[in-house]
Amino acid sequence: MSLKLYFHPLSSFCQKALIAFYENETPFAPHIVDLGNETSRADFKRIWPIGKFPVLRDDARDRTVPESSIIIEYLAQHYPGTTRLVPADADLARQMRMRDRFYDLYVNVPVGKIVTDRLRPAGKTDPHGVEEAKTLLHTALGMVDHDMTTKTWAMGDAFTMADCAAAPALFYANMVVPFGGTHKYAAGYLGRLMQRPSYARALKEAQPYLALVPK
Ligand SMILES: N[C@@H](CCC(=O)N[C@@H](CS)C(=O)NCC(=O)O)C(=O)O
Repeated sequence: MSLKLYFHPLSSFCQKALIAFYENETPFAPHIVDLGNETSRADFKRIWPIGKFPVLRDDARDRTVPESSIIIEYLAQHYPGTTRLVPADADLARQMRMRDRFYDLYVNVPVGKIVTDRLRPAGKTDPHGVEEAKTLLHTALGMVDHDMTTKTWAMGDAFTMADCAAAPALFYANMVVPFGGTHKYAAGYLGRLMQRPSYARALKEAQPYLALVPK
């Protein structure tokens, strides 16, 4: 098997990549990185010194591919399947990438800021940064709610990389700031994402670790 994925099942950006693998049943060797373990972290940083996962290693092409979106683009290019995660049409692909960036930068990143602040040592927290993250997340969720009024998936009828980005971002956003009562279209979209077999599988694999998410 030429593909090896360095990841952790709890990580939102790793779940994003896993959805892409599971959508097309692309075979890969899973390698769970335990960032709490010095050896595991040091080994991983030798592969990608930035130390953030997911990272894909493709021995057949001798390529190391970091960044969730780039991994999905790589799979779409070299290991395509029945779910076309990147639209063939260039205009649609650009619109899809915009939504992918939106979910990463304006939903996933602020949720990460809110959650990781809870893990900081006493006296090292960043209340102002957390407030800014909550404001950004609130704005983004309002935009998602409006955008999803009439659509099934982020690009309409076709499931794409933007939905891979949206699923874990919205799942964790809903854990941090439950939005079922305030954003019904965003909540309906999250419900569809959680029922999608690819994300349902990633979520099931994350289940044993979910208690580690700080409240
Ligand atoms: N832009 C990156 C973000 C990856 C990222 O932030 N991953 C987090 C987990 S969700 C991580 O590795 N955190 C560990 C750390 O920062 O030490 C991507 O899309 O893959």
